This record gives sequence, structure tokens and C-alpha cells, in this order.
Amino acid sequence: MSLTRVASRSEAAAGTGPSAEFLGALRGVRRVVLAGHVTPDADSLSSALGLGLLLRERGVEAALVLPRMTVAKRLQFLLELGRDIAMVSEPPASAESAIIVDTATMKRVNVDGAFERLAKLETFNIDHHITNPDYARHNWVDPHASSSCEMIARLAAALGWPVRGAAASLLYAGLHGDTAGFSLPNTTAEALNIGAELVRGGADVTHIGEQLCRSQGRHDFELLRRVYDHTTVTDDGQIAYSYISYDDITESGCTAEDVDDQVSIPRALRGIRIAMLFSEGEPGIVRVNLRGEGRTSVIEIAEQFGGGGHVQSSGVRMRNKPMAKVIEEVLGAARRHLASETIRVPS
Ligand SMILES: [Mn+2]
Repeated sequence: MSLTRVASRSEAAAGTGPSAEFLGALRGVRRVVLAGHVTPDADSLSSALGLGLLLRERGVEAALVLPRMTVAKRLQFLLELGRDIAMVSEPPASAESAIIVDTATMKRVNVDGAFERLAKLETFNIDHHITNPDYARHNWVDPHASSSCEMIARLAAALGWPVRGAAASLLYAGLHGDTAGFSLPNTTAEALNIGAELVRGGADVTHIGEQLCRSQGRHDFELLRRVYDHTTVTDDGQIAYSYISYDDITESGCTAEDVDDQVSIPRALRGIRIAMLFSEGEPGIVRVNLRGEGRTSVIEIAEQFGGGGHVQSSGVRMRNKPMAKVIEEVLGAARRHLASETIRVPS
């Protein structure tokens, strides 16, 4: 996607709510399959399960598709919060509609066979990734939303649906996840207002804080140790990156799904502008997580390699290239990007 398109999307969609057409179509759903993105994060799981619980209260049949039930160990508490929603490894044959949340592209839809598998159903796309090309029949994409969970909370308000109990906790967890505990620039007044509404609705702040911030398992801890060990900072101090090989991941007792937000380790270094994590969760596939600090954007770097995401939080997967080669190429692109200094996040 060109930067012009990204810019125009960002202006056109500024703070937009769901259209009347979108709300009308959503009111009509009866049997729904929900899907998020591959390697699901807190926002993806919580927006799907939170919306599922809200639909269920209205008598809608809702199931979440989760191939092979693979979820990071640290996020399994979200499945417990959403346990009233059936979790299935394949879309149920009875489903008439598919609601895809938090997923920037068709190929990232977390269903075996990706979006194509759901294309015959009435499809909905609810997302906040700026690169989302409106791939569904009904689309609501708001790149100004902090998280897809914020969008689900706004959707519920627009439909007059109260959000309470487990649904409130789930949506709060997604907000917490995508804003890194309400600390990133996407922590808008709107996001905080919605957070407050969710707490009033019964979101369990302590439980979610504990689960997301203070519940590291031994395996995750071992993996983080390796991320620290492998962290390198460029001589100019502007780029920090780390890597975890397939062996690092398996020897730690982790799996690909457990590679989640470990890029926050190199990112935490003072003064850096770009943080990157290279991980080989499956042999031969290197995933790159990119983060921009201050006003540095990183999406242009991801796009050069066919990836995408958000302006300051993007990613890409590269196949059939050794880790060292991927690091060399992406690091080179990151250096050139910083040297060009032409593209910055508007203040
Ligand atoms: Mn998200």
C-alpha cells in the first residue's frame, strides 16, 4: 500500500464510528463465526471473545475459530474469561456470518485457508490497522482507535448494548494490551474514557494487570533472558534489536505462539528510535516485529518487505531466508529509513 493511500485513509477515517449500514447488517446476524489474526495477541482474542459474549446475550450463536487451539500461555486466561463462547478449530458448517476482528489482511485471518475459507459467508471486518484494505463485505476500519477492543466497546455503545462482567474484562484486557498498559501514544482520552466505562461495567483491573504484567511462567522468563542476551544496539544508539532462534524458543520450553511482545525489551532502552525483534517460531520463517519510538514511524520498513500493521508498530514474516540475512536486510532498511528522515509521525 502506498503512503499516499495510508495518509488519505488516516484523514478520511479520523475517529469514525460504524456506519448505519454496518450496524444494520450486524443487528441481523444469527449464527456467527468469529476470527482474529494469526499468532493472536490480547486485543485480537479479547475483541473476538468480548464481541462474542455481547452477541450471545442477544441470542446470537457465536463461536471463535482457533486452529489447533494455539494461544500464548500468558494469554490463556482470556479463553477462560470467554469460556461461554464455543472455541472450534474449524468454522462451523452452520455459520452464516463471519466477523473478523483486529486483522489487517486476508492472509492473516486465523483460519486454515485464511479469508478464502470464510468468503462465502456474510463477512464483517472490524479493525484498527491503517493498512487494512476493507476486504470484507461490511467494513469498519478506524486507524485512530487504540485497539479493536476500543472499537467493540464503541460498537456496543452505538447499539445500546451494556458491557458488563467478563465482556468488560476482556475488552479492558485488549485496551491494556495494545496500549502497553495505557502508556503508548495511542492512549487517547477516548481510550481512557472507554477504559473507565469498562471498569464501571465490572472489568477486573487487578486480575488483568496480574495476568498481563505479573504472571510470567518459567518458560517465558527463560525466553526473555535470551532476548536480553541477544540485544544489540547500533553504534549511533538509534536502533536496538534482538533475535530468538528456533532453538532458543524450543529450548526455553516455548512455542511460536509465545513470541508475543518481547520486542518491548530492546524497545525499553533509552534514546532508541527503532526497536526490532527477529524470531524463528517455525523453522525457516523469520518474523520481524518493528516498533517506532517518539515520532519515528516503522511501517515503511515493514512494507518494503511485504508486511504492514500500524504506523509505529508493524511486522513482517520472511520465508526461506536465514536469520542472519533477514537481520542484515531489515537493519539496512531501518538505517536508510532513519537517514532519510522524511517520514515522521505527525505531532
Ligand atoms: Mn490490535
